[in-house]
Amino acid sequence: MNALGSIVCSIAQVFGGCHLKDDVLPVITFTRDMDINELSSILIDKFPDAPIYLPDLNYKVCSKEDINRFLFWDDTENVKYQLDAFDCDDYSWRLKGQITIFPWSQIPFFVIWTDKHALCGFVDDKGSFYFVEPQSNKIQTELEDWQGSQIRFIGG
Ligand SMILES: [Ca+2]
Repeated sequence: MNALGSIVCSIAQVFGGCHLKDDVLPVITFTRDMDINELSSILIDKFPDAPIYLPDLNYKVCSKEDINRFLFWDDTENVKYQLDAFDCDDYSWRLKGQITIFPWSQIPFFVIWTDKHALCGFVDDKGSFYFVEPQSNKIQTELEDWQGSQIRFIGG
């Protein structure tokens, strides 16, 4: 945010109109490395029939709590929903883009398409996979009914 934006936001805050998040990217703590073999076996165990696309040979992983802190910092969930123009696929790619800032870009964080929906997901330092619903920041272990049941695409 530039100086003028900051002043405008400060004035707007007096009237309760500006939700100002911290400008500074949250610090990430990498607890270990994870190579493509380990990562793909975690994903294949969880989604044996899904097409999985992993672009990198080596990743770094962090705790689920670090991902939670990023989601709290990021404002993707506040973008107004518009059918086609800014809907589930756009929320997913935006969140993927937001987290693709070095050094966060090194974590295994995915865009996922199902038969009904698009959302995100990640693997944490314990080797657990989680979905992330980018419209609400909800972290979940399984898809909910409205999010579909079949994975059609996982892209890293
Ligand atoms: Ca769209």
